[in-house]
Amino acid sequence: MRQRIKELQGLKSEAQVCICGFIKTVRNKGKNLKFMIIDDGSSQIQATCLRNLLGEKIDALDKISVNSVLKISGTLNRTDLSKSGTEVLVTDLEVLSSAHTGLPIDISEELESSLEKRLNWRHLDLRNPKKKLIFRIFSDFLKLSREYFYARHLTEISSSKLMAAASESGAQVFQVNYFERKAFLAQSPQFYKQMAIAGGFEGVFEIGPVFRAEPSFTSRHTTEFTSLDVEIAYVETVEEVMCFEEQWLAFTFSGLKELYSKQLEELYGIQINIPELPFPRISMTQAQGIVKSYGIECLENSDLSSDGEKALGRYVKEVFNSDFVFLTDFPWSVRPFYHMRSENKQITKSFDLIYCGTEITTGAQREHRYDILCSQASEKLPDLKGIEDYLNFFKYGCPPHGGFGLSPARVITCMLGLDNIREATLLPRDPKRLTP
Ligand code: AMO
Repeated sequence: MRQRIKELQGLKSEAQVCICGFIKTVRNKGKNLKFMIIDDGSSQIQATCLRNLLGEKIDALDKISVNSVLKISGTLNRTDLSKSGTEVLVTDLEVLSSAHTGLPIDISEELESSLEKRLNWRHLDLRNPKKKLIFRIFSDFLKLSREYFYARHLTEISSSKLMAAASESGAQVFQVNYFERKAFLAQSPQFYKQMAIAGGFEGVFEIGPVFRAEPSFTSRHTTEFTSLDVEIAYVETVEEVMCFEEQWLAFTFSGLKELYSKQLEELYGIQINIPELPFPRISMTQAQGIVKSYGIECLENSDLSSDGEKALGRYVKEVFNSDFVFLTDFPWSVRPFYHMRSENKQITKSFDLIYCGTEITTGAQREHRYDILCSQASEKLPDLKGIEDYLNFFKYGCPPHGGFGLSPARVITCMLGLDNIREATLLPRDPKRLTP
């Protein structure tokens, strides 16, 4: 049976082992001795091939190219001659997959191909440990999040991504043929996470794909992304939602720091900053003043531009030494109809979360009172036909609730200081890219 290379470290010298993996390098020391580095994704180890142990099978290595995949049996040997202090003395080998030579991109850590080219050859790009690390961190961010949410009695849901009407705004929706009629790809699980609250769950979360037909070519937008959505019942203030989010993020960041400190230092030369709580809270009105003081244009009753977000990020770093800031009290004019309004009807009980100058979250307390919700919807939408089902969720009783949506890829992009969200998206989709 195959053993993971990482687990060989715990075995005694002389143990009989069987490993599989890619050949990273081959050093040919003549007809009777060859060294290889084998990588199975868990770790790497030196495989030492001697003619007196392997017989004629050693000759197969004359023709083998790096990136081929081997199955190797042998004896574990502690030795100062290998970097890790351990090698496998090979007694048998089988070529499981023979690689062509002349890779279309350079996957060594020294030379970098362009992002476009690397994305065209994503599977090869991922063989670079630096790139692989991004997705390991992404995966553990989701794992830690699930752990946190389950411990707080949230139920994980999987809502449909095919809808009869747009879930957020009509402009950004992808239309698809659905038998005799049209359907739309979900821009967010917004309506369905609220439906689950109306269904009586204490809280729900969903981690799944969402689709945005935005023709934007920025370094932080893609047309499909994994969204992490949370909705919690019996929330009476928007402050409760922000507290939930900041505590969850502090938990995941310290978990990631514990798991990845060493590798992040080695491969990226960075450390994860565990955020101090509470994050600063700045109202939109205050933020506009701050942003203007950095010489950046800011229109009243509108959202911050991406330069505005960057300026705010700089401000909170300088003044509060914080990477995070909650931007609160958004004007009603720039928020969707389902956000709850404050006593001052021009302001909503909503927020964005900015991390290192980039928006990673939108959240709010929701309007759960049927009559008020219908009247808010009438103010914003030309007619209520497309959202009848949604409005019905609130007709027969619904707890007060609030929640947020976050882009994990944006979090990881900012955490690692990557310069494009596509680096942290396994298979990015944008107006020009539908492959691989
Ligand atoms: P919003 O539309 O702001 O809110 O989306 C939530 C978060 O998702 C990220 N995001 C994107 N990431 C990559 N590419 C895109 N094109 C893109 N668009 C948005 C941002 C944003 O903060 N229903 C609400 C959430 C809620 O209120 O619960 C919603 O979807 O980081």
